[in-house]
Amino acid sequence: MPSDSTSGTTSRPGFFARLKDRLNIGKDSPAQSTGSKLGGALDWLVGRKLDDAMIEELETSLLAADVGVDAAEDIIRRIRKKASGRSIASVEDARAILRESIREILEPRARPLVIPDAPRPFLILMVGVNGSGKTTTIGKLARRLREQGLKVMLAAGDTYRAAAIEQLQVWGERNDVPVITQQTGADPAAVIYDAFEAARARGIDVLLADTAGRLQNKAHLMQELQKVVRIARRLDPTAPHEIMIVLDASLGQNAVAQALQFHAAIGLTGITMTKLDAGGKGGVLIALAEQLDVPVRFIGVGEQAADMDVFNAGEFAAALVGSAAQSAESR
Ligand SMILES: Nc1nc2c(ncn2[C@@H]2O[C@H](COP(=O)(O)OP(=O)(O)OP(=O)(O)O)[C@@H](O)[C@H]2O)c(=O)[nH]1
Ligand SMILES: [Mg+2]
Repeated sequence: MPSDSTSGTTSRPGFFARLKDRLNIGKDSPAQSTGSKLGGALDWLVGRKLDDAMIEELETSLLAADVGVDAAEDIIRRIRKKASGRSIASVEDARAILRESIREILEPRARPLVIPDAPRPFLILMVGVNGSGKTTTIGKLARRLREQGLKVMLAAGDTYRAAAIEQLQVWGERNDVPVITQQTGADPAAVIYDAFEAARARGIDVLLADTAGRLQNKAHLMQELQKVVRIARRLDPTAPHEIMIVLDASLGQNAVAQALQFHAAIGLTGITMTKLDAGGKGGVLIALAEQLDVPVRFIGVGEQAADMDVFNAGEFAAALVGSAAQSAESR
């Protein structure tokens, strides 16, 4: 059944291990800690009650991990509550408190993308700044949806660069899905309109529409996206059914600013965070969860089609902070 196609919460075996490995955090080596490794430097907490100096130190390492000021304060509040009136029993105790505090913030955002049985085609509009990973994410998502038995089509709504159209065509060929294109310079709204009609005529389940990268502060480019949305609604008042922003985790707090501005302009319904393997510290997802009530759908940890999975709050918090099994491993 296509209905719960992308909602599987069980990740592929090995993905969690890879996420942990690529985030490269949670090791018991405070001396080598870069300050970005949340689970790294917790042993100094053991046997102590939380005091202001400890809180300050914790806050510093949260900020270094791209968590942001508001989310760091929220985490500290939660830690204080959990540890109030007692001392920290062990590194695992410290980790559990931190992990649980982070999971609580992420959990409300971990709502997977569900492709319902209707309407058809289900239009997913991919947006974001230049180079964030939109086209790659379309390729990864096309593969995932195909594997679930859905009929997928791609729309080359990035008409700025000839190379962008070709890049999407490569992903189309790789996944054996049709790609609707027009010439470079065409109106992206027209491309997506035509693709929507073609998808409808061909009984396509999911239409994935690429768009050109754009900076969130360029008003005319945001208006162009608003036009795409408006035109899509002429064919189906409920379209686009998902407006997904693709964010590069390595941009830190800037990724949060991008999400806020795109959301204000076109109303986001989903987030995919890429490049958690490439400099992205992961804490940015906590900042995002704190500041924006938009579901985080997927996380990307590489350039290949398989390097993406459904966002899971518990898994992600464990990968950030480390878990009991992991601390046993690293001894
Ligand atoms: N390491 C890593 N690289 C990624 C990830 N996602 C995308 N990339 C790479 O980032 C670069 C840009 O990806 P694109 O998919 O072309 O980004 P885009 O948002 O479509 O870019 P524009 O169309 O220019 O706005 C490519 O080299 C991708 O292979 C990821 O999760 N991890
Ligand atoms: Mg692109």
